[in-house]
Formats: sequence, C-alpha cells, structure tokens
Amino acid sequence: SKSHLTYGERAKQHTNPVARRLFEIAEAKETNVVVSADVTRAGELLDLADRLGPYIAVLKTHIDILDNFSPTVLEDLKELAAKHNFLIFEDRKFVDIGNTVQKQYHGGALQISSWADIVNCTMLPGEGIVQALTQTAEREDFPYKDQRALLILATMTSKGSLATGEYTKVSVECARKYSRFVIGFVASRTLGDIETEVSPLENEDFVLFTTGVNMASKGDKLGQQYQTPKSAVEAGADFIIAGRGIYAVSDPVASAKAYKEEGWNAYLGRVAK
Ligand code: 6AU
Repeated sequence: SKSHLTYGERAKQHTNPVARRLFEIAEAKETNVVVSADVTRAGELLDLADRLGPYIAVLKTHIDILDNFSPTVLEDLKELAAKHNFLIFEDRKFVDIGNTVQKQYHGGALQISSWADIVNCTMLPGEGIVQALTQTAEREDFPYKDQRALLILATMTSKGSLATGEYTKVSVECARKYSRFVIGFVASRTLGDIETEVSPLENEDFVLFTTGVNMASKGDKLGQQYQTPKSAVEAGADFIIAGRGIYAVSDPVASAKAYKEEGWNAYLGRVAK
C-alpha cells in the first residue's frame, strides 16, 4: 500500500488519469472528504453541491433517488463540479451480467457515463461485470476516454454483510486484472495484503474509499455501522464517505468543515509516520 505517501506524491506516480486527478484535488483543496448527498430533491442536491463544494474532493450521488429528476440536473451538477473542482461518483453499484451493465452504464435513461467520473460495482456476478464495464470504457468510440474509472465494492458496512472472504478476494483479483479501469475499492480496510491468483501489480496503488463514517453516531436502525473519520483514515482510508453526518444536520457546511479537518489531520498523521 502507498498509504504512507502524500496525495501529491501519489498523484505524480499514478498511471491512471482519474486517480491522478483525485489525488491532485485532495492535495490542492486539502480534503479527503466525499459527501454522500443522499437527498431526494434536485434543488437540494444542487444546493448542497454548491455549498459543500469547496470542502470536498468528491460528490457521491444516488441519482435514482431524486423524485424530481430531469436531465438538466446533470448539466448543473457538471457545472458545479467544474466550479468547485470536485469529481462526481455515482454510487450505482452495478450488479448484473456484463451485457446488462454495459447498457446501464453507457446510455440509458440516466446516461451515467456522460456525467459520473467514477462509478462502482459489486463482485457478485463475478469477473464478467468488471470485464464488461472495462470493455465499454475502452471502446474506440467511448467519448470519455481516460476520464472515467471504476471502484469495486469489496466489503460492506451493513450488519451481516456477505461481502467478505472469497467475495473480497475476487474483488482484489479483478482490480489487479483490470487495473486500467479499476482505480480502487469501497471498503473498510486495506486490501493489499490479500493474495490472489493474479499477482500484485508492480507499483500497485489502489485508492481506498471508506464509507460508514459519522462523527456523532454509531449506526442507524437499519443496520448501518459507523466509525469516525480519524479511525477510517488510520485504518487506511484515502477518502472518507459521509452522508447523514454531513447533510442531515442543522449546519451542513460547518459539518463538512469538521469532517474535512478531522480527515485531513488523520491523513497528515499517517504520512508523517
Ligand atoms: O453516511 P450515511 O450512512 O448517511 O451514507 C452512507 C452512504 C450511502 C450508502 O449507499 C453508501 O454510503 N455505502 C456504500 C457505498 C458508498 O458503496 C457501501 C457500503 O458498504 N455502505 C454504505 O453505506 O449512500
């Protein structure tokens, strides 16, 4: 793992352009916060993106939970991403056979590939899902070449999650095999120690996004389990994903700043070692 290096150093060394941008943004804005803006009104989503934009590296969306979705939202989101210099991560969790996910990712009602810099998938279907998404991103006529990347959901934060053991191992194996498109994982622990059939890459530097982050709560009534920004970063998280801890409090801007500060200080402590 390269987690002892600074974001700036990792930006210089990384071979994937999206990972490079991500690290450059973190370094420039001094933030490793990803806000999970799980609100259901388009206006509220855009308002959050504009107000929290200065303090975050990535805005994570669940675009299908908007109850007044229209394609103009996507244009507005892209504009805000450019204005505040953050990436957009659509948390779509693709989970189907290759042929289906290709159509869900590129085209379709939501045109995800046209606006989401980053998407994620689960490993439940096996290697084919990663193979299919990689193939789409590498097509001759794919318009966003080198501007898109995939994260594999390698573990889950919910109680009783089955994303463990062999599932997690195959996640790492596929990330190594398709590292041109896969830049890392959504997971709650570092995964570089996992041995797979595919050897670790020379200069391997997967980006670890950790969710289930909240400064004030230990969990919710539906099985979500939380840790703090500090513990997540100390455990290896490069980026911390926080939803309700930021958007569902009385002052989301103050909250975003607090997560930014705790996450950044934990990062500084980690790279100083
Ligand atoms: O901070 P919260 O609990 O309000 O929101 C957490 C966000 C939600 C979940 O859909 C997502 O993180 N998430 C994920 C992701 C990012 O893929 C994986 C997981 O294991 N747990 C989890 O909560 O938008």
